[in-house]
Amino acid sequence: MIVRNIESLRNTEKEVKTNNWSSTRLLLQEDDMGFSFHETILYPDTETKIWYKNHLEAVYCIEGIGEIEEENGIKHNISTGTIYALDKHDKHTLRAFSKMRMICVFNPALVGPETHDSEGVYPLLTTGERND
Ligand code: 9YT
Repeated sequence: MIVRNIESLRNTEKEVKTNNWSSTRLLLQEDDMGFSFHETILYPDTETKIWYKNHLEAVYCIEGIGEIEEENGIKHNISTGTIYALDKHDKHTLRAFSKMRMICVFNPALVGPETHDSEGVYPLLTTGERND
């Protein structure tokens, strides 16, 4: 059994910070669960273009308001209780209108240090690799 508290992961290599968001990775590939599990904080008044072409991601909002825009221009409001699932590796733009707290699950699991490339993509890393 794995039991850990997010506070023990803050300011470690398991907390990845960018200009628009920070992501604390509570479960990673090394935990052998078949997925990774993160808490992502989106900073207010940010816009992030994302394309997880190598991963499936589900995102559950537990705080804040924002929107997700599909590649075809369709927009969906996001507020506490909203889940979205990128089941088609959908390219999207995420806008945070306030601080947002999101629970994110990735399949395949992230290794740990992944951060977006210029297209908003995470590479498929193996243990020990980095892309920053
Ligand atoms: C919602 C979203 O995809 N934000 C980018 C960070 C990502 N969720 C992560 O690595 O936790």
